[in-house]
Amino acid sequence: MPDKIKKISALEILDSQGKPTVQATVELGNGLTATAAVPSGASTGQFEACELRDGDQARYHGQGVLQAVENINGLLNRELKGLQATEQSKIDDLMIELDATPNKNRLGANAILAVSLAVAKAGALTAKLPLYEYLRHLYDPSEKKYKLPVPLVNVVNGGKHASTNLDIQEFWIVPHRAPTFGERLRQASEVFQSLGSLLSGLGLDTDLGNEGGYAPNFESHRQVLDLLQQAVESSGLRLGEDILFGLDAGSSVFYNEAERIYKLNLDKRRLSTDEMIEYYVDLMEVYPVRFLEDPLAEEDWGGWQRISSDHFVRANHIRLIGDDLFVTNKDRLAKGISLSVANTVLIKPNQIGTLTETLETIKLAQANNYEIAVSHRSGETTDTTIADLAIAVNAEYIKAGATSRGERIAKYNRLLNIEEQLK
Ligand code: 2PG
Ligand code: MG
Repeated sequence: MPDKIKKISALEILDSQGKPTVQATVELGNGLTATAAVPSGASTGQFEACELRDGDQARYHGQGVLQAVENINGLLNRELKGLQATEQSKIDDLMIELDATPNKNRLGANAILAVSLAVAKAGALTAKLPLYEYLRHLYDPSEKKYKLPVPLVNVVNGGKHASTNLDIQEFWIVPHRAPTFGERLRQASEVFQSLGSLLSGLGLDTDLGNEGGYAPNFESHRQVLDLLQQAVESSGLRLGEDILFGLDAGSSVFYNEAERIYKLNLDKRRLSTDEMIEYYVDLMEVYPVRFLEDPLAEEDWGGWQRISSDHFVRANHIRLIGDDLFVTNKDRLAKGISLSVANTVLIKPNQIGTLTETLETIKLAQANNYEIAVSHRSGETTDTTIADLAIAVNAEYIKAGATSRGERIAKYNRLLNIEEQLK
């Protein structure tokens, strides 16, 4: 058959932080080729699948990925050659079997995911379908309607994503109301530009953090929200109506497990879980913060249960998003479902390592009425697969950073193109 896999090869390339990452290329018997590159996180959850790094201090300070590349060029090329590119789950299952570890420690989730995504792209070429439509076929061919996601636009970068004094990792503006993706993106971009002018008017730094947001030092976390409020208003948009706010606290980073304390250095606060929840309540009373990602740490299940109570969620109209909490892992999500924790799942394919497992996690989430936010990583490439994935599964949200930096814009521009195609 001409669409059989003829060769799989890999290359060590760089991500947006200048760190090595894995790119894989699948070549088919019919001459078609498809390439995919994987991203990499800075604030990684402790339960994520293994990102294989060489540890050879003589290259890239130990961050090289030549072993992962070799795993593709050698074992995976040998074992997958001759299979049909459209046999996605068979190929993913085989890679899981070849790896034979719970966390993909042997071959590396970076190696496995690069191949998994390149195979999907090759499958789409074979089927002569746009990637989002092909992924829809893999996911749920009975669903015919498409919807464009609302972007959770990270305009101020803190935590591990920038050299600022912000403990909270991400401050989002959410243009949830505009009828088209193009309009949502325009609103976000206008607020982002207004924010830049405001910051420079105050003499604050407007250099960009890892995800394209501004990242100066601030007086407090509240100051950021005050400035966001001004930026929304000076863009002629209505706060709380056109634009909502959201935070990815990335709280596992500032949680001290031994003391069970959340440490907000900027605000000079040391908070218990319940006090941390109160901290969010105080913010939500003043600002339209309607999205909280990882408000509590990845193993603070008791706290997550309290913040996820029906009463709390309804009173605050809040989407609670699990990232480090679930790590796109079906088993962690199943635990969350059984404990009635969170109501939205962040989806990052490289947290789990294959497309098939990613789709399974999304299916479990949707079957249990969780909403879906498909997400980039802080270290990205110009690969735009997550945009197609969001469309394929009718994700409610996409997280792809600020409206700046090429690797972020690539995802937004892909969504603009898909929206145009779907007209
Ligand atoms: C997050 C992500 C992406 P990182 O915490 O949600 O914004 O960051 O890729 O560094 O884990
Ligand atoms: Mg996060």
